[in-house]
Amino acid sequence: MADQKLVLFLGGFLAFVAFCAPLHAGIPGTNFIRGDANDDDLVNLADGITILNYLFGEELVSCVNSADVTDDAQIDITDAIYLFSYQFLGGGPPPAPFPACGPDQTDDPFECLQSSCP
Ligand SMILES: [Ca+2]
Ligand SMILES: [Ca+2]
Repeated sequence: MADQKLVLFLGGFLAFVAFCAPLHAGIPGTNFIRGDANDDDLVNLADGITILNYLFGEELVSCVNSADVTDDAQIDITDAIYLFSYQFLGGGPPPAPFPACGPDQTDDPFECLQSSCP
């Protein structure tokens, strides 16, 4: 009897993990705009601030891919600096998908759970 309960528990646990895994990995092919960290369809000063707030644990980002402005599979201060440089100092634009919505062109561990892009 105890073995059956254990098997049922483990079966339920594995089903739960299988259900949650795709959520954790994000939705494959979710479109987003690189740099639009606050997901308002615009890339501006507020996005750099959102990235900094995310780095300091002050704000969540629904599509972490969008905060990886440099597309190097890391979210760090370089992403905010890159975005500020593009906006105010004539630096190069973020890699695709930018400035329009699109899927991620590179393989990375980031999630894009929600995006305003179609
Ligand atoms: Ca934005
Ligand atoms: Ca980056």
